[in-house]
Amino acid sequence: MERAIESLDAILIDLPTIRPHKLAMHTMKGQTLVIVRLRCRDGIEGLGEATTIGGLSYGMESPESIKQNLDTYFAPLLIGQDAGNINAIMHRIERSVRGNTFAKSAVETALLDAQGKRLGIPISEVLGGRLRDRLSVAWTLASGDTGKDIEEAEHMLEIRRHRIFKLKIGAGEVHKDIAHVAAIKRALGDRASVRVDVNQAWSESVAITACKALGDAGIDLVEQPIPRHDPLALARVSARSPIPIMADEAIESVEDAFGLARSAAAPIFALKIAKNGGPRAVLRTAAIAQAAGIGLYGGTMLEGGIGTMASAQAFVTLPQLSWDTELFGPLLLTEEILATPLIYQDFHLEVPNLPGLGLTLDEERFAYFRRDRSHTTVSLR
Ligand code: MUC
Ligand code: MG
Repeated sequence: MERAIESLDAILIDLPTIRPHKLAMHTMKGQTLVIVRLRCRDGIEGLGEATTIGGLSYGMESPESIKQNLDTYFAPLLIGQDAGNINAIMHRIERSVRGNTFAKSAVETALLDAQGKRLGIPISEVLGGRLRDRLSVAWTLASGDTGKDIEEAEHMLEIRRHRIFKLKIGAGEVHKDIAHVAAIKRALGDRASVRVDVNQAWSESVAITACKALGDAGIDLVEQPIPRHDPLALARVSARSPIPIMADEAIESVEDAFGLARSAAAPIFALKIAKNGGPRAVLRTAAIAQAAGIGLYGGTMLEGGIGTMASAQAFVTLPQLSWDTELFGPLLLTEEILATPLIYQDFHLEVPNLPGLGLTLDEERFAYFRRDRSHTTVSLR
């Protein structure tokens, strides 16, 4: 069979970040990308990415466990199968693998990339077609220092890269976090939308009081203020908050999204391909949200260019994305493994109309940054 899958490789790539990125549960000093290379008998290669944040501190899969599971359990299910039948392959995986949505997302992306290349169309077209060619992108201010964050935001506004800012809070005392957020909003005024991500750090009672204070400070949105596991508690916070609440960690599958919609837990959902099992899977969560009148936001797990473009290719097919996106992952990294980096300009990420993901690896740099590298020279850009 021409389109049979010949091999699946999962490679860990360690890259530095431009500065420490401070989240409630973890401070990132680098990022590990898990890159999937799926090769088919017709000579086509599909690329995918299964990147998470902070080892096991954010999600239930670590980069190392994702690689191990791809090597041990996914590869034997894939080899010899028809890469052109994505429904059949994902169904086959679904029958044998519980959870592991990050690994599923990388495989689904690689299959879509291969299919797009084979047909000469972008992934957005494999998914039914796009409604736009670019996406507005938020930036996360997470240096841990109010003055530095304001400087960073001013710079982003000046170079016209971002005008939506997400502030990572929840690690410190609540009143200090609120003062930090209010100072940033005061400095930026109407020039920017300011939102916060608490990454599950508050209790329900703290969240109710804090959301009122954040509303008074002019904040537009509060992301995942309380732990992920209680949709009814999130619904109570949503009902009492003057500003909209967004579910992020609460969605670890399409089924989670359905449960949250049923409980009226939050008026906005963060869409992440890694949390749902791929670009097609995330569109199922989007459909649930749309049917329930829930607003959408294009989220990230701070992937590099491959995972970011895979997300973008899915998001451009959506009729509405009222809260825009945060697809800035590659901009947090100091190094690039793609031959041509993604294009960010005029507050947007461009989503090119090229076959598949439209991306090519820089093989020399890819070899240099892989954790198991065998040689150590590279020309720095
Ligand atoms: C998260 O919780 O949303 C997305 C942007 C960012 O800075 O962190 C991630 C994870
Ligand atoms: Mg979040």
